[in-house]
Amino acid sequence: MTAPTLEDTVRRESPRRRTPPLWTLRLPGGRELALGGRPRVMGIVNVTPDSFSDGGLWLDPGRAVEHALALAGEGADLLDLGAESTRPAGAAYGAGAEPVSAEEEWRRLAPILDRLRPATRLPISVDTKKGAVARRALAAGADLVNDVSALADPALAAAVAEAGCPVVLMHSRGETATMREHARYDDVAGEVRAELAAALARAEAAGIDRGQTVLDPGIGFAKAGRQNLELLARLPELAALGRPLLVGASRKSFLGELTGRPPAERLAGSLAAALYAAARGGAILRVHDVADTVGALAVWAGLEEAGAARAAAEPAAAGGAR
Ligand code: HH2
Repeated sequence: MTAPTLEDTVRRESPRRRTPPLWTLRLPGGRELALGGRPRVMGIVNVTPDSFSDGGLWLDPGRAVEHALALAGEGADLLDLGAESTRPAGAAYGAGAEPVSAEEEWRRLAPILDRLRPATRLPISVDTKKGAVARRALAAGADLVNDVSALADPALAAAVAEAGCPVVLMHSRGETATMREHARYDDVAGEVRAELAAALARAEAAGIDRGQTVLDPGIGFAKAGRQNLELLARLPELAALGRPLLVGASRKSFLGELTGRPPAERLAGSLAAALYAAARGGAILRVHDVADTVGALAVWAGLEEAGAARAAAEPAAAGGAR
């Protein structure tokens, strides 16, 4: 008998995955994205000169499309295109990212969407805070909007409501230049949860279907090192809001603080954080390193499956087996 490959392990239905998905997001064109079983991997494509870990690498549209398709080939479940860096000001990165006008953001995104949309069926998300950019991206074939400001721009809420598409509402406070000053919490998970609940209410008041929302604790956004760790540890408290969670820990500075590594050398830390989030209900993992994350999740799923099968076969032995 030949040993199962990693791919077999990914494909085989694990007990976790046999349960029906908890959420189904409706995408344009009658497509769907099921969430709540195997965690989905969102591949990051930063079309920026100044992103904290890969700024400038994919600014050329041809290279960006190539990179996006490579991430699709590595097993990404969805792609996130961003044309404005959110790099915070502070000790780790110096001055924060420069704000970008809607015109410049769209100038960066348009040629990529033009070429990428016909080239892949994967859901394409656009990482923007601006209603004008979201509207144009949705018209050009994007499937969902990833808003790190959780609807600060009412025009973005209106564009999403009109399109009926999914939206990611991420927790943050202040702007890139000031967010470090806002990293003050008595109870970080309790306050982030309350502020995400308020974002959900804002979305519903703007006519967005609650069933089309995804929530995100905003790792690294107005959070200091330990606050990020506590938020990850307390993800189930955020899941209690009843919506799927997106977690973006990839290469972020709290990993550098723990490992002493610069952004390009944070793969091990990123994988540890991704698996930790997956085990606590993270439904979408936003990552730079897709192939490695998919591989790590395959092993994790295999372990989960073996543990569940053992527990089902011999409940008494499962606890005491050595
Ligand atoms: N993190 C970044 C950007 N967008 N969106 C969501 N929903 N969640 C996140 O955690 C998140 C996000 C920052 O990472 P990156 O895109 O690599 O860097 P930059 O903003 O500098 O381009």
